[in-house]
Amino acid sequence: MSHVPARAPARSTSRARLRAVLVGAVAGAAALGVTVTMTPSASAATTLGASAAQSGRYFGTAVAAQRLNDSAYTTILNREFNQVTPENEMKIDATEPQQGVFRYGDAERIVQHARSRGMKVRGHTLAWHSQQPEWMRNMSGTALRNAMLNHVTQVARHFRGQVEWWDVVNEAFADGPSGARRDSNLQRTGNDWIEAAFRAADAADPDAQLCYNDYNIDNWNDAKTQAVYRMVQDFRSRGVPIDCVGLQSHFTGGSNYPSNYRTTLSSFAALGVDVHITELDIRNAPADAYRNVVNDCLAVPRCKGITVWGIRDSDSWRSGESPLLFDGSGNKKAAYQAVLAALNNGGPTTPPTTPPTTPPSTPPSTPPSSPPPGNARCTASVSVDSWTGGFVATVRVTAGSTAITGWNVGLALPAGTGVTNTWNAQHSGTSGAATFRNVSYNGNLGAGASTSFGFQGTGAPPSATPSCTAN
Ligand code: G2I
Repeated sequence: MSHVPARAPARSTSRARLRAVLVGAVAGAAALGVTVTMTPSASAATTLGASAAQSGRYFGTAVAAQRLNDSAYTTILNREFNQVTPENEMKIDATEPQQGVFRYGDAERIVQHARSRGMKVRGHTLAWHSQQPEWMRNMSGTALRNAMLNHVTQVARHFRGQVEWWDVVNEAFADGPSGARRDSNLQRTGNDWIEAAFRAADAADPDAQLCYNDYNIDNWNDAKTQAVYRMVQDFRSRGVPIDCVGLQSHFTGGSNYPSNYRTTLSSFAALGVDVHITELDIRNAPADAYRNVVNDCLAVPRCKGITVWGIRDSDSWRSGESPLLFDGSGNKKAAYQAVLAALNNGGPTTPPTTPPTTPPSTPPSTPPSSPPPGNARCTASVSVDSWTGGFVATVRVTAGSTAITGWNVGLALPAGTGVTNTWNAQHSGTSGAATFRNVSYNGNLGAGASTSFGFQGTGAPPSATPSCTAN
């Protein structure tokens, strides 16, 4: 893989900026010695979503499209939850059943149901070793890498603006003491497949929050947890666009709620990513364990919310273990009451343990010797993920000190390189040079603001600095 250093900061979306401001406020309070504590509200909220919202969090559930016809189900869904994850409908076999043929009907039904009621949507999942359609299961090497990146690109682009968080990559690490990657057809395309998927998702939907999601990464002492932690640390240090880690937290069967769960959440958070509890269910739904999970999330400012993996026990993938908050008749269980009370209590919100990183105090001593190529009212930088025979390039366009109303990026291409697929820009050009123009929604950039577009190509990746010309 050739890696041109990514832009810094890794992701400068509007949501990321808002988050930075909020974290800064909490850190500021810490510096002043102020303890930030949630006090129980005078009138406690009576639903899971409303009680989580008191601390700026969500409480969500997995939703299955076919159950939206069941009014007992939708009554609870609409009353209790303010976030939704399609349980199976956005998986690869559902969205691209034949190569190049995309089907979004069931996923869109859930997205529409959720968004029309103000619920946020988590997309699950763009790249995974499981639930692959047969055509993908039979692929390997460069063809599979390209197919995976195309899938990530098409699906993330399709749902652009509708999905708040994407599980970009799901379950890529092995269980047990090895700390190794899980063997899979995707892993065999090269160790960089995960970061390539994140870069493609970032280019396709620059505003979505991009998560790595896995199970059995709840116990801080587990080799698998440590291995995922090291990957996220590495991605952050190299500017791979990752915003969040999802802990599935299926405390059923072989793994139980670990007493160091809070340490795991806060340790990931200290890397500068948000944490989400994405698929919570607990065998026999003990109220204590559910309460502990909620309190642990509330204690970590970057824990943004909790999603349970189904509404009623009868909706669960493990219905025999009765692991959810509602029984098969839709009655609230003891675990529901424990969760609601914990959310209403708010829990202490402890400031982040690591200080915010400070920018370098001295400016670079020498000014750049030559002006950036183009007309200096905008600049462009490119980062590339390449493999033998192909690449995905992500280009960031940044306005200068005045606002611009359109941009043109020029990029020299090595001989024999072709552009096969472009997103968030219009491509034209001849061999040896490519030009990319803004599309309708990303030409206007305020002073200093940026946007990104991407393209996929065959042959060698570009290595020259792109030029930028503003309108
Ligand atoms: O296995 C539990 C979860 C672990 N983390 C990733 C999640 O995506 C996963 O969810 C489960 C769904 O809850 C099941 O509903 O993923 C399973 C498949 O990997 C889902 O099961 C599938 C069955 O295997 C299919 O036979 C069935 O057609 O559900 C499909 C739709 O009901």
